[in-house]
Amino acid sequence: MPPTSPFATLPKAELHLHIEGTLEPELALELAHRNGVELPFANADQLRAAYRFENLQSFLDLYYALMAVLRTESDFTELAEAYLARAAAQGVRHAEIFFDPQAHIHRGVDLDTVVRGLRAALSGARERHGVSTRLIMCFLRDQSEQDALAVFEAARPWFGEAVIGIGLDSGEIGHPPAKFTELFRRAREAGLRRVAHAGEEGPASNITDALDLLQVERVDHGVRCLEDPRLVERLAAEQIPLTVCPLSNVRLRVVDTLAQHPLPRMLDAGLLVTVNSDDPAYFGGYVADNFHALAAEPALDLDPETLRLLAANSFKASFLDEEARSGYL
Ligand code: ES4
Ligand code: ZN
Repeated sequence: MPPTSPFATLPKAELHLHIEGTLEPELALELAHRNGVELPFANADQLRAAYRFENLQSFLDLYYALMAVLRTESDFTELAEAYLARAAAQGVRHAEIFFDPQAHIHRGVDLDTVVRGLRAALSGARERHGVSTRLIMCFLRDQSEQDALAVFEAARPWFGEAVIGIGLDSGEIGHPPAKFTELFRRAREAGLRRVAHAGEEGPASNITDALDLLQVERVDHGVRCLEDPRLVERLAAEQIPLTVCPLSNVRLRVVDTLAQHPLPRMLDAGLLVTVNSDDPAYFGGYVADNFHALAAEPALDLDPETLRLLAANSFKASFLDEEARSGYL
């Protein structure tokens, strides 16, 4: 995206952003050095060259491996601070940020280190960057529900104030929503907001099941909903937001090319679509870069008004209360 791009200043909310996916190669190498973690990459260019993915799993393998450099509270603060500065420069006014507690706990970094570190950056984000923030704790669907429940219980002290919701991410194939009904029941009971990745690599039925079995309020990705016309009707009628991530879909080969991205068809079907960056350090762009790429692809035929609508949708689809939301629109 050129620095003069109109999308850099278009106000938007980012609703699908994994904070671990904002780890840029330069920061990864710096943290590796500081923490004495050995990485099989000598420099940032070598690391960037590894960012060629066959599918979701080949990305996740690198994503989890690189997390090894995140060890201390201040590592997480630096990571989030770097994201917030970039987000502000991309026109982000509000960010509902995912993090993966299990991916850290499983390698010996405790939950409080992660949340305290992230919070240190987020607490001043409004003043320093003009970005309001929330945290959404994601659970790894390729791990057991029992493991998720133990982490959920350990996180209770953070609920409400720091952590406003839960999500479901990681490898979708073979790990359907039905595996996590108890987790989402407890989240509902605790008054937490609920989202889940569904219909990214997995079938449209995962979207239906996330709605029916997990009672999610928003669907992450959801691009495969178009394979089920009845589901599309329901998503449109109920105006369930979908957090679409175009550059992610191209890099992870969910779609062959950006020109073939289903976003215009989703809009035509009356769906509440938003544009997001997912793991921007890995997928070649932050959220304004995603807007810019969409606008620059003639085959998608998105006019300026539609791009403004997509940005307005992001506030509508957020978990901000009515009053806060109207302040952004
Ligand atoms: C993810 Cl793109 C994507 N899909 C599923 N899980 C994820 N975790 C981080 N990025
Ligand atoms: Zn994601």
